[in-house]
Amino acid sequence: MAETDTVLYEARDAVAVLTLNRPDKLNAFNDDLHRELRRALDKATDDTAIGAILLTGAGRGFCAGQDLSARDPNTLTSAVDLGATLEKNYNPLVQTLRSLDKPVVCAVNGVAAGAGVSVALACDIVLAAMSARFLLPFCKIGLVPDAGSTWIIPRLIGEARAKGLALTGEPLGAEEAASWGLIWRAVEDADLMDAAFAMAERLSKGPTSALAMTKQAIQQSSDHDFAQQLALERDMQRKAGLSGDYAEGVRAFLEKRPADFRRSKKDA
Ligand code: LHQ
Repeated sequence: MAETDTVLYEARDAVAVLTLNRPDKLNAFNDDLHRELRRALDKATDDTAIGAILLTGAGRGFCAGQDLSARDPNTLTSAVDLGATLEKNYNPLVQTLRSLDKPVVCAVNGVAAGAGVSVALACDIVLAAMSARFLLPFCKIGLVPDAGSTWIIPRLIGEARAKGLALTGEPLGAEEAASWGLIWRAVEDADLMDAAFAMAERLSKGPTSALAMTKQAIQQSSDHDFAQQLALERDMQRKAGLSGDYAEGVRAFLEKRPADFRRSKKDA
């Protein structure tokens, strides 16, 4: 395992496992963590042997959002521009996760709070341990939800539930999060990493380009009318239909065997 300080990077088969690694702070973000996560995501993106990314946290938490210990008003000599922090770090991070052309699985191993929720929900498939909770505690510190959470959360669970979470800061358990449609699935704590890795491994063996277009099509749908979405699907399908993965998929179906998309990539 190649170890950096605040993010661990491990290539396991075709899956890059990225672990936020500030467990004493429940993996709260500081500048180092942002920088190393950016670097790790770039590395996984550039490595053609990697087909999927799995993001998780070390210790008992997934991510407690922004590290507030460096923001103590008693010791700060001048106000910090939080908009600039978002612009520099969080906004590019969630944009990267959503635009990445490899699937990103998130294993929420414990509490996700504040921007930690945004980071988890910017991933494509989110699994959470039964004991994990999601909270938007911004209202407790006089801030507004950020890093895309006011965009994505109402789209996933509707305005009533989004407002309930954001205006109260109350924790939402993993099972309820799954039943509300905030995440894909809640699994037993002991099974989380195996289940998340199995999901990432499965996706890593999939038709990468088709999966990337599928993710984009679904993400763009809420900004499109029906006709625009039909046009987008047509264009994407045109491209997919010319791919080696499609040829392999159809061949495998006709030969009554599982498709081997790694083979079609080698042939490409
Ligand atoms: C922490 C943190 C933390 C430092 C736990 N920082 N140490 C973006 C852009 C710019 C600026 C502002 O914000 C944003 C977005 C944001 O994310 S703002 C929201 C920031 N996050 C929070 O407000 C969450 C603060 N944390 C909590 O409310 C609790 O820690 C939760 C509910 C997450 C977990 O509670 P517990 O399970 O009871 O754990 P704990 O509170 O005992 O925390 C364990 C340790 O982690 C503790 O340190 P200690 O030395 O006492 O053991 C905490 O101080 C530390 N920690 N979150 N965000």
